[in-house]
Amino acid sequence: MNATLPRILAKGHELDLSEHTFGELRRSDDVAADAAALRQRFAEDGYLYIPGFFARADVVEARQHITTVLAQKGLLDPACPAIEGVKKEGADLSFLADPRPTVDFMNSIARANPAMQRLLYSGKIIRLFEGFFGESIRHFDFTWVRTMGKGFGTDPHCDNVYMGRGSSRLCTLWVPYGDITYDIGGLMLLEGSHRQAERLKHYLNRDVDTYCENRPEAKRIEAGEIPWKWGGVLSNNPYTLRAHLGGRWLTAEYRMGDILIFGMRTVHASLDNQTHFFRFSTDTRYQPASEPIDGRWIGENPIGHGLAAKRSMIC
Ligand SMILES: O=C(O)CCC(=O)C(=O)O
Ligand SMILES: [Fe+2]
Repeated sequence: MNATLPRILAKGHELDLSEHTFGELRRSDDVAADAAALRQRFAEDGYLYIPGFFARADVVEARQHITTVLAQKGLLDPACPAIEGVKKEGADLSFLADPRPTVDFMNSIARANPAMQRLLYSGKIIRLFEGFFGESIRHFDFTWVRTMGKGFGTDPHCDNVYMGRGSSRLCTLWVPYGDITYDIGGLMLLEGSHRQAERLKHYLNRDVDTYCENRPEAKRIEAGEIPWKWGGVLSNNPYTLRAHLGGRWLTAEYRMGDILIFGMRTVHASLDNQTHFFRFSTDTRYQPASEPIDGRWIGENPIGHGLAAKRSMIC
């Protein structure tokens, strides 16, 4: 099967598509209605991939809002219908390279988008997580909306280093707002990486908002000049990372309605976007209500990775 795939790139590196290094995510739609089976599958795989979980029309409605915002910002090709999400030639996305404005932009798209709020924070998905955790649940108030133009995908990382100050059972929900072929570039997970916590413990114990007060960069962080010295990336080369840790990179050609759930210690990244279409997705977080929650991502205007999130230590 892998012989028929196109060139797949991540961070500019062509992935090895042979069967022992690359594959498709295992589907869990067969067990989606059975909480015990979902828990078992999650423990085995470190993720749950449930195609067709949401009604496609509901996802399209949320997409419509994203494309309207991008069109208003002049980022879409005016010759194509906005809903197609075609990036305007030469559109300046440099504001998305700086983590602070990007973070504000992401959440603002979600807050003004009732269809997205309904999809992510009510109804079916809440019931799924209640069943999965076996108790009432809580979600972060912050929504990460990704608007990825042509270029590199997200570096390999685990989410724990960005949101690890609360429950260790926290889960990420990744939702595509478009049909994402491999060349548009969706999320990929490293198979078996949730079982590598011992090997990755030095990485997993870090927190991007903790800094060394006795190092030269401290003053710049405290003055808000730079957001951090270390941005949480595990490796900037998905090809060599896989060779080092083993397992296959697993992904899919996602369709609107699909969902992917994974834990804080599962290594993931995204494929490069080789097209002129934007790739839209959200990532949101859910946990048992009874457990502590990471205060950076809660409230009307979460502090995120801002100054109020910083913690100093002597290194
Ligand atoms: O969509 C992406 O490129 C990255 C998403 C991600 O890191 C996440 O869902 O935790
Ligand atoms: Fe992530």
